Amino acid sequence: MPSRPDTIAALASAAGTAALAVIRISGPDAARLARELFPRLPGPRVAQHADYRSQAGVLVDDVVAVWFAGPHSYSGEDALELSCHGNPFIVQRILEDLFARGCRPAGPGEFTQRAFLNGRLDLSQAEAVMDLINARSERALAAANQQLRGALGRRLQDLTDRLLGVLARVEAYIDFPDEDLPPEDRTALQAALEAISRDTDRLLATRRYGDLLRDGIKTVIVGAPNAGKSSLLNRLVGHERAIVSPEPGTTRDFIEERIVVGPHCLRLIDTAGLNPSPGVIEKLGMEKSLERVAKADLILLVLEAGRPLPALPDELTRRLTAQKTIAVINKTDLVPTPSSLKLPPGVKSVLVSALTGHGIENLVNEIVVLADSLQPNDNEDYITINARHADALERARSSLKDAGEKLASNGPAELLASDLRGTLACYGDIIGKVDNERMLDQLFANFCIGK
Ligand SMILES: Nc1nc2c(ncn2[C@@H]2O[C@H](COP(=O)(O)OP(=O)(O)OP(=O)(O)O)[C@@H](O)[C@H]2O)c(=O)[nH]1
Ligand SMILES: [Mg+2]
Repeated sequence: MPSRPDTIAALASAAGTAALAVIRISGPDAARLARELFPRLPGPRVAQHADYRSQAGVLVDDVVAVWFAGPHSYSGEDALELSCHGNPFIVQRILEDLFARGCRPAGPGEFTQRAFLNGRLDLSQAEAVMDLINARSERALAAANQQLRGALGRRLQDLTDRLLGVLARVEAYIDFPDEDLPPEDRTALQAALEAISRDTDRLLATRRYGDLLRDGIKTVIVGAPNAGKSSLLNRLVGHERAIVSPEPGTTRDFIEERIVVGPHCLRLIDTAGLNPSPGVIEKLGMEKSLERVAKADLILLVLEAGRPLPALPDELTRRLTAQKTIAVINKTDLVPTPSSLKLPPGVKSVLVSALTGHGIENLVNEIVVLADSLQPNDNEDYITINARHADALERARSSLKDAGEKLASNGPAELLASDLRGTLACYGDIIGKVDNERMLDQLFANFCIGK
């Protein structure tokens, strides 16, 4: 028999002083605690203004209490939510009192883990809760909301159903080892498997975009010393984040700042200027700049208006493709109509002045166009997988490939069925038909306490 779970309690809102703080309690003792603390508490999901008194009868705060009867709660268990004044001392007093009354502190993500274990969410939805909490752009929010509402789960259910159809037909032959699959059946099954593989690949292709949504689009500002790279970063960030000076070689290390442009979140990275004949320290800075460029999703190449195209390292020039580069012609307050430069094919240029702000809106629009193009075309519902999903889908791909080969060579139906079952298990891992406790603990360890 499964053991009775503990009743857990934690602060669910951010630590620190605020107008309000929310304390969450979940587990089998929540009903008793609700009665003990607030004898006049109305029915479930009705807010009640009440005094919180400690076990010793001392008034701690006036709170708003809401009682949720399991399974109609976030965790699926009986639960109580208290909004108290947002004073860390009050929160500590209430939590200590709850622990004295038999609760224990919740671990990271434990409320969501219980929601998953009680069947309120599949695993991909549980992960989406963290994505939702961490979303810093409109797109990241849309993707997290879709996943929380089960979009990825539904795609996997569809793949699972189709694969079960194939498996059923293969299994029908296992009982007749002397009979081969008729060629017309084999062709139909092969086509079905190929379609499933293609759709698995399409899901896998959303991995990179998923990383961009979760981490921000790495946008590296590069160019010759003194071109105005740090001034541009400051202009885009909206405050004096990086040191700017008339002396070339001011920025030695890279500086990173997150900004939101349109629906996207960018990780904007300012780098050391690329000097064709650098000093020792400058050279180290330049190496770091090139390392950043190698990992960039977008590149803002800052050039000085009225100056010829500077000599740039081959390593950079190679990466200046039209898909990821914008040439930012800066200092147009000094040279308003600079002669055109011979840029790499297809690379767009935008005239700006980081000093006055002129042209920055245009630049932002161009950044949004390039950032939009990073999203896979057929991904209207913003499905984006994470590293864990990708690992399971890679394994699914590999056993689908084995199954396809066995089908093509008319291999034994048992072995074919076993590959198909292996694939089903990989799809199951994503939505959480998992019995691997360690994996679950690891996954929920990344959550915040109180969620
Ligand atoms: N007139 C004018 N001056 C600018 C503009 N942008 C930057 N500057 C000036 O150019 C100089 C260099 O600016 P920075 O932003 O430090 O240039 P950087 O590219 O970061 O330089 P390094 O870090 O040394 O490679 C400073 O004196 C800035 O005030 C601009 O749009 N117009
Ligand atoms: Mg600089």
